[in-house]
Amino acid sequence: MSSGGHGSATDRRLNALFRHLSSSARMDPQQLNSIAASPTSANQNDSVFSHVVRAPEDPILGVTVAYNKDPSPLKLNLGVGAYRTEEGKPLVLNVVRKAEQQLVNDRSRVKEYLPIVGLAEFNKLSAKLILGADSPAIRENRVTTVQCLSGTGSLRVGAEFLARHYHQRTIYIPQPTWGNHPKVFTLAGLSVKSYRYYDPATRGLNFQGLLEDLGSAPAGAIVLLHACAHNPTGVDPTLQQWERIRQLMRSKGLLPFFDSAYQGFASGSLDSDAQSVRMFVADGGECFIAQSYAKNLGLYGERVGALSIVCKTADVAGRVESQVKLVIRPMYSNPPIHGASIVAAILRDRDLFNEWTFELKAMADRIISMRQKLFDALRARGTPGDWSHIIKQIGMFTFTGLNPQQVAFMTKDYHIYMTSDGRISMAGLSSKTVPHLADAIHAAVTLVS
Ligand code: PGU
Repeated sequence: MSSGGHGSATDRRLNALFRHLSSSARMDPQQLNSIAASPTSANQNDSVFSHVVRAPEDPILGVTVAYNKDPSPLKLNLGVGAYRTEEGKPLVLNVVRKAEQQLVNDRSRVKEYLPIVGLAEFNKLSAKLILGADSPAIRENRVTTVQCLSGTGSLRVGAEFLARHYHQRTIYIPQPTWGNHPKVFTLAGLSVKSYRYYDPATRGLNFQGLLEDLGSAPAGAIVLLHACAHNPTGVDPTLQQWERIRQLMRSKGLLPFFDSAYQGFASGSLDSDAQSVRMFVADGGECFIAQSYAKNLGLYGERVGALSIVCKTADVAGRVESQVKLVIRPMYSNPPIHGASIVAAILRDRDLFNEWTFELKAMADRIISMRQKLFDALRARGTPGDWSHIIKQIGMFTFTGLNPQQVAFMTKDYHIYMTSDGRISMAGLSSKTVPHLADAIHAAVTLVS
């Protein structure tokens, strides 16, 4: 604004506008328009935001942005981890449609605010789903569960609570991990370090490196663990390895923070995929668990998830919950009602629950069949390299080993979109598109180094 005192034309116009806004005096609309559209009102260079630089697109969600801009009929989006049918279409589970119909038909349902911690029944059933129906921790009332905005929101709320109330502010995350993890934890106020996880040479777990790094972490440090179907590598510890990790972590007082975004997607069984978490809860120790229903119920955009904090006693759990509420209230006040109501309707009803497990298994099986098809297609082409990791890896993704140059080549010449670390979402593939992908990989590894 001009600093030339009260006399300038700009000041007179702004003063008139200010007087109008701050008094009940009536100004005719024409007069108001001429003030607002004044040529001396800020031009582009005067913006108080003119210093703002354009941020890069998100490394995962930005892949979809680029994909959407590509007019090629051949284009294939293997970036985001979102399930597609054999026809390449997003899937709304039948069981979700049924639950939604029930909700719509129930005229007694209202749209009132939920409590800060969300829908009580949803919270109870979510804890049961991840910890097991017979979990002693639930029976002893020492688990607090709060509904959050999907997996990301659950991680963020848990991390903010830890930054405020836990004595150790360092969290160890696997190398590599989901790209959003470091940002979520840093912004919550934790300091992020990594532990060795993946060995590119064997395309498997670097178990020795993992044990060494966690072994030298400071006592009490927080450790992020992917409950199953590790993203992006598709490499999970065996049950024996989990047991070693548990012993080491408990002996050093490290605090486990499980990210469970793929329960049911690794093996097709909800219980098998929860074994790592249940092992840590069975020993009576404390832990955090962030659950997402984005993938296993296909509720991506509904943003349904839960944060469970397993404590030593019911008394501590109650006090912890009271503080988690203070994290949530100024952040988004309380969570949305629709998605959580869908989940509660499915989890509470035996028939709907059973139907869900069938649909979930069908999704997991389709992904596994895509692994075999892609592996066979590369073998048939004689593509150089050992591609057996495609069938060994678990969950939604294959960590191909393709480098960023090869990925860029595949995008440019074959219109195949994937993250630059070489991760492909197997759920985005279909029998029809496997040959195109295999051709692209073959060309990339033979032409681009
Ligand atoms: N944790 C892990 C390990 C994930 O892979 C994801 C989603 C989340 C948490 C968060 O999921 P919510 O949608 O908040 O429940 N990762 C997918 C989806 C795209 C994204 O990056 O958010 C992915 O493609 O990696």
